[in-house]
Amino acid sequence: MSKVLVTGGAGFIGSNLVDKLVAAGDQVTVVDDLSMGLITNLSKNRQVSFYQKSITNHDFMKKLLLQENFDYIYLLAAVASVADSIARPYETHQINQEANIYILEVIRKYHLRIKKLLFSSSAAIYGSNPELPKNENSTVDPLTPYAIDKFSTERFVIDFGKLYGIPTVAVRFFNVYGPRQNPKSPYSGVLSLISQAILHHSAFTLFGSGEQTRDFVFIEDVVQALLLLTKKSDLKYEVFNVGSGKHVSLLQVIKVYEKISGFKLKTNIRDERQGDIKHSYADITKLLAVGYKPKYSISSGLKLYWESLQN
Ligand code: UD2
Repeated sequence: MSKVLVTGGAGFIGSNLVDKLVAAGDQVTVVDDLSMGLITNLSKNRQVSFYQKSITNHDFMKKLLLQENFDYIYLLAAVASVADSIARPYETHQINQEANIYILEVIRKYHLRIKKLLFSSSAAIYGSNPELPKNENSTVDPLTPYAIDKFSTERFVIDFGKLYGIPTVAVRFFNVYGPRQNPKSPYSGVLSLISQAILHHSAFTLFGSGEQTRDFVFIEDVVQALLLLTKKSDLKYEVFNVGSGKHVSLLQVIKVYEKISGFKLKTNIRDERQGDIKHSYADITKLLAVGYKPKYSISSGLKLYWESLQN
């Protein structure tokens, strides 16, 4: 049994990770302010302790870290919207960067003996770099407060780890989708918005031609990658793309989803979103080399996602 902290653990990616940790017998602490997360994402279980707190609450975080002596820490709490970071650059910086550096600082200052700390970065850091697919050595071009915070925190986590002997890794998520992705914001993941539209027979707004491509990766594969990267003790101070290694256009994805659900999506077409990236897909050679075995195609993942929405 390990003691594990998951910040953002009531959210989409976090709560799916928590389920797997619990199944493995771990004792899990979740810190989440429920800004996007939902308490109902967490099963009532004696192995899970939940705190409705912001990671920006330094006193709380320090006490928790000193009291619990975690083996593993997953830093998943974030304002995950690029557009929100443009609207509230200073506030999102406090969450997406500063709060995470404070956690590292407590670990350093009090010599906490953690086995691994993982930080969740984003494909957003590649920005408008046209190179495809993106590998971990591709040029980064962070264009928004969100991308800047993700990139600089990623560097902080890796170099802080090296300097002070704290085993750290970082992941760059591509377009993660699946059960529990919250469609409540207009900036939520596109597949959660398409799901809502199909489910409620409402209209979906398509920005641009629909020919833009994304590397959609199913949540179960993402959780597999997170566990793999933290549990391998010799693996540290490295950053990994987490994607499917494939890319499809929005129009293709919609077609697949219509077939699976048996519904025709009503679509309103609008101008392309400002700052939208045309094509994005991950080179996952590095992740494959450490034993990652993605199990879901876009159609098998969407099928499970659709089934989860029926309940
Ligand atoms: C994703 C991440 C973002 C960042 C970025 C890195 C999500 C929710 N966002 O942004 O955090 O890491 O990748 O590159 O995973 N679209 C529509 N209609 C809608 C919503 C979206 O047409 O109602 C389009 C949108 O213009 C874009 C595509 O769908 O071309 C994907 O949009 P998204 O917001 O799901 O994800 P993305 O790739 O912009």
